[in-house]
Amino acid sequence: RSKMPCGRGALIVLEGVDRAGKTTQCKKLVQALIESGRPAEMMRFPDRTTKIGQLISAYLEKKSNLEDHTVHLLFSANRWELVPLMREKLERGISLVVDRYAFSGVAFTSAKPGFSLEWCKIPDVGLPKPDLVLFLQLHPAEAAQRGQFGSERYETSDFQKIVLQRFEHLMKDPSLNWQVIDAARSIEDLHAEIKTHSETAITMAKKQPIGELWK
Ligand code: ADP
Ligand code: 2DT
Repeated sequence: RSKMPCGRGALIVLEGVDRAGKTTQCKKLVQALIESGRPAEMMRFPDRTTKIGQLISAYLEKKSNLEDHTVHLLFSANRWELVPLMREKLERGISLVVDRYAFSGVAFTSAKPGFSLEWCKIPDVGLPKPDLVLFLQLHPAEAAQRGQFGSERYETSDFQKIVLQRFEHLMKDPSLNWQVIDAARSIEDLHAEIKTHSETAITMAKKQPIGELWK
């Protein structure tokens, strides 16, 4: 029996600034895909449930301090440790809807002084390449209306402004299928646009092998 009766699943990543609606949209997308007969599962990075994820979680909660290069490599290792599982699911025809991926990894670390975008990308080179990267674009002032910043590390408006600039740089890469979504609209409007892009990506992915990120 073939591993891929109807072709592989698609790797769909949602990125965007804090409170842009990534988690809300990931959940709605998975539900809608399943309801339309397309197998799908949600994942998120960092995945705080693994041993590496617990180190990252303590760092984000400011319960521990980690050297900046070290934590960057831990975020990358947290993706790599899940690659075998991701490949297995994709090959079984399950599409993966992922809340943050290597783009957050690069955008956040390269927002720190002394970190180049190029250095930050290297540990993630060769990860499964997303078939679609949805960037939920929201002005910082509008994000602020959706609630206060939390108390985790990186949750300050000055830092997030630099993060947004780094995302904008990453989005210029034509080797990736970036789609910028205006996240200031209603949850349902956003969902409809995201679902359309995702269905196209799922159809396209069936016919081609999983790519390698930034390679
Ligand atoms: P993220 O995962 O990007 O940080 P969330 O999905 O957790 O964002 O949403 C952040 C907050 O904004 C939540 O309170 C959520 O209910 C609300 N929200 C999400 N999408 C919208 C939207 N399109 N319009 C208004 N509020 C939204
Ligand atoms: P949330 O769990 O609220 O999404 O916050 N981050 C994330 C990094 O610095 N590097 C990474 O590789 C990833 C995936 C973004 C997680 C915080 O961790 C940041 C916000």
